[in-house]
Amino acid sequence: PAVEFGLEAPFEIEYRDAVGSTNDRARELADEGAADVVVLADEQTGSRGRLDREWSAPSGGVWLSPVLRPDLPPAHVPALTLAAAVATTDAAREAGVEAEIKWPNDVLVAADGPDETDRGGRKLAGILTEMEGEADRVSWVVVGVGVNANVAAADLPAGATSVEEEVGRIDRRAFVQRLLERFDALRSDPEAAVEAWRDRSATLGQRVRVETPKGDVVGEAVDIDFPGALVVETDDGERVRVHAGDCEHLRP
Ligand code: BT5
Repeated sequence: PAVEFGLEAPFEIEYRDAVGSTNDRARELADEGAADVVVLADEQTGSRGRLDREWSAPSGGVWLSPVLRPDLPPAHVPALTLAAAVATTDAAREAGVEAEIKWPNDVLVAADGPDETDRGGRKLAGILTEMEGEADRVSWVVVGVGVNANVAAADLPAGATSVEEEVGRIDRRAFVQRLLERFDALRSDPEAAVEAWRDRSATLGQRVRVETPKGDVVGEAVDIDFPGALVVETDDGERVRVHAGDCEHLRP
């Protein structure tokens, strides 16, 4: 059962010690008509990344999924994912971690060396947004945020890091409070979310390869466009807007 988490958050919190996936629980609540509720767990036993990839969520993390009912067309929902990435980055920075965002939604700790493993930085957090709705208006959106907070790197996959690993253990209540307050401020202002994302980007200015359903796009990441498309300038000077895909930072 959910217990009191003791937060002054701008959302109602349903806290659980362990859950399969906070996104799955949030979707259940969404189907029951909930809004502005955040499912928060210490541990997840069946959490998911994008494209049905596995997500490791051991005890000590910040695993949370807000249920939202925004007055938005589905095409604008990517801005909510960017808002969550910005909120996570700001909460991590406040905790002393030099976080930045890899398009579209990976929060990384800045790369700090020529080592291959530092290529693109170590992953601190990821976001999985799911939604349901009509063509012109969403019914609900769940923005699942997973942050490796008080977790040992040994309990995470290769290439991952945690707040604990970078700066030591933190007060997770304060971290969640900060993250949700920031997210709350940005969710009603998608344009501001895109601006804030631009300021925290690890991707802009980099040479990238983006794997998309229509094939790879290689070139320089030159901008992000509302509501979250990456603008890539390819080697023949063409500007391509990429809406979704996996992005790899390439060394020049
Ligand atoms: C993501 O997927 O980065 C989205 C992760 C979303 C997780 C949250 S936790 C709360 C909510 N409930 C859920 O069930 N999910 C959300 P993607 O970009 O596809 O990255 C997945 C890849 O990251 C995996 O294939 C691994 O390589 C790597 N990975 C898995 N667990 C990780 C972790 N804890 N930290 C860093 N990297 C991880």
